[in-house]
Amino acid sequence: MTDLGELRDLALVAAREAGELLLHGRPAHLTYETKSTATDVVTDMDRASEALLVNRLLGQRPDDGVIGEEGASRASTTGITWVLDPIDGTVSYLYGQPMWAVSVAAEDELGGAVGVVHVPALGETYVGVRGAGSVRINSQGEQSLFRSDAVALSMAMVGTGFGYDSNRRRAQARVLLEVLPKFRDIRRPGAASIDMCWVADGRLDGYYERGLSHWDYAASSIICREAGVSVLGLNDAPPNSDMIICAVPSCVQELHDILAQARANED
Ligand code: LIP
Repeated sequence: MTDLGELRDLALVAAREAGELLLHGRPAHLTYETKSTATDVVTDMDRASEALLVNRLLGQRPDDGVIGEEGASRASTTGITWVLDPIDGTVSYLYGQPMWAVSVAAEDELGGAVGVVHVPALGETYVGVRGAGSVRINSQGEQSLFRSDAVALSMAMVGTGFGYDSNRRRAQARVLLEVLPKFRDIRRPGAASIDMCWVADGRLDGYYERGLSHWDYAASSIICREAGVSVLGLNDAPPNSDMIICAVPSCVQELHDILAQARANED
């Protein structure tokens, strides 16, 4: 049986090294290419970060599998697969904003085992280990995370994000029109992994987004669940590219139902 503490330590080291590279190794002129649309970009630093993560993780555990946003792909013979987003929030990174993260998850036959979301520009790191809880580490030290507070949806601060495709964005704006009056307010910080960690640590009460990939939420899902935050998809589905919802237990069902209704109205 794999020692989850060992995976945690390795993920933490790798994510911090990638964060150092991204924060201090960023060239004056960042070069990038476009992906799915003209606004969906991959920078040279996304690729450099992914290469560093893969080398670090497989250097230590050569038989593990890897799935990375920028193309890293390798089958596992150990039962452990690393799911990597080398820069979650690439557009924020491109603009020199602080809301981007390195996201590293280890998954096994039971699903998410270890998640690390490192936010270099804020000097904060979130870590979750299945069965062992979640923490936020920053200059104040290490803080355990657990959401047991009861928040009504009408008083909830809810995060969301928007995709890169203009038709998708139009549909997301229509949903926003319906849901916005039902919350305290909405935030769009810019990186799904950070939004979700912020639900775990109380800076948001809920979050939803359509159109994400597994690497966007693999690590933060573990951190959320270990912090008592529900993570789900629509209508009993697990979180997926169609929809991910995460929220404190007191308002997750209502948030789900509003989003399910908004989706039904789209059809
Ligand atoms: C981003 C997400 C963000 C979403 C963007 C994009 P990327 O990930 O974190 O929440 O709104 O469309 O998917 O592309 O920077 O890794």
